Amino acid sequence: MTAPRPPLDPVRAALDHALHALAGLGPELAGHANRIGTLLWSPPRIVIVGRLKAGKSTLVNALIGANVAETAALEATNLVSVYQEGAPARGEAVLLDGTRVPVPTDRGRIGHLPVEPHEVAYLHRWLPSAAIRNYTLVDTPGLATLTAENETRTRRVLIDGFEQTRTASVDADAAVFLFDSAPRADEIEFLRQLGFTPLTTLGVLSRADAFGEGALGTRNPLAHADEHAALLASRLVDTVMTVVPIAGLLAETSHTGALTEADARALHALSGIAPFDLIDLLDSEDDASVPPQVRGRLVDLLGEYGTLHGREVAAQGAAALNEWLVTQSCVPRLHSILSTHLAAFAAVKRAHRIIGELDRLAYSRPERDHIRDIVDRLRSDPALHTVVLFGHLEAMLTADPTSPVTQELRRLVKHPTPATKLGLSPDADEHLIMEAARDRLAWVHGRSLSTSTAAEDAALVTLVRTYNTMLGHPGHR
Ligand SMILES: Nc1nc2c(ncn2[C@@H]2O[C@H](COP(=O)(O)OP(=O)(O)OP(=O)(O)O)[C@@H](O)[C@H]2O)c(=O)[nH]1
Ligand SMILES: [Mg+2]
Repeated sequence: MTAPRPPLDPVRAALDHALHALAGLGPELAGHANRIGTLLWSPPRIVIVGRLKAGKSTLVNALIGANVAETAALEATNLVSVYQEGAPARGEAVLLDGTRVPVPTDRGRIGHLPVEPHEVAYLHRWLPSAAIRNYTLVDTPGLATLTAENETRTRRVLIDGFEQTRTASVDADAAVFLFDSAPRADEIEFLRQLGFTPLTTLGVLSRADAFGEGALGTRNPLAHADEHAALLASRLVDTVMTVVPIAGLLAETSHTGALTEADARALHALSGIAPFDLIDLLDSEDDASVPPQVRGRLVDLLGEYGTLHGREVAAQGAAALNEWLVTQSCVPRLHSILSTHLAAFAAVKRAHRIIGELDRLAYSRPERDHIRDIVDRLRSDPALHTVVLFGHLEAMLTADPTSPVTQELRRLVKHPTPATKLGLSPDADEHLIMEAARDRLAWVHGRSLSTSTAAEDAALVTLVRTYNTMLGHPGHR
């Protein structure tokens, strides 16, 4: 049974129409149309990448709302895992040659692997969780020179053409990039190789509850992390859309229902102990009113910050404590960015990939003229104009990221209305919009006289169409 389809937006409608036209060209092409249709109808895939132990799997558990990914101080995630909504809960290992082997699962966790880990490209998991209805999440082994083998696994399935064929690629549409301090140059280079634009990459400053001097510092670590995230966002403007601070551990605890009334009572029983004494007590095996193993559980669930600062609210019980953890974790903000901006740009990227698939067919199939007609119609459809601009943006980010044309494309793709696309305020009047569009058109014509790359040449042809359309010059579209 197929899942109910989301309402048809104009981009999907146009692509769906094109796929029907493709299917009409014969049974073999109908097979291709079906394959490409799966791309069109499945939710975007968001990959979580970052340094070893940055807190990736913890965040994945928090977003899914269940403890499904291993997280540990010592144990590293060593296989790429795709988490997709679906019932019943089950798992498959996708091998390097594309074959799939069922993998037993036990209460959400992967059981014994029936194959050698080195044969596995990634694990594909289905979970009946509405939290991942709108996007599929991909957890990856951390990037670090220490574990070259794990890093190779991440690169192999994410980077098109890295060692493997496309069969074993997870085809991610957007990335959440985790770092717990400033990202290293090699991490930024890795992201660049993944081919994501800043519009499809969200930065996360993880472990915000332990940021700076941590729980005992003079500054509140969450407020400090928030400030630092804003600084990083401006520094990484060519890499990420923005940076949000996240306390994944607090989110994991609050979103997976791990907290009990007994935990809240034990936490509240620690009230009245001075902060430094409390941290000493948490580190010790001393017997006290709250026994060591219970203290250990509290630290595992709440970290030092949560244990120290959650004691007062714990007096109101587990539900109030849980609510407090949700707010402190900042995950609601992440949720909203994921399901709005990131999902929207991921959908644009996906649409662009579908056009790419059709282009490839036009090269390889004898029906090339018919397929070319279908693709040309798509490219000139106003509903797909942002998708076309996005394709130019991707090409320009590779060819000449610092060109003003790249900036121009980024602004046009990012903003929703003619006024904001032109860099004007959202309430700019028609007259201002027309004037700005004329200016931009003149600039594009001027720029066309001295272009430096083929990618820029192609982009400028589209930009002429963009601004002529805004100006209502139908003959020039
Ligand atoms: N205090 C605190 N600890 C965290 C946070 N997120 C994760 N941790 C802890 O950091 C350790 C590593 O977390 P993981 O989620 O396994 O990290 P990872 O990035 O998946 O690690 P690899 O898969 O090995 O690269 C665990 O002990 C987590 O409990 C956080 O927001 N705050
Ligand atoms: Mg992990």
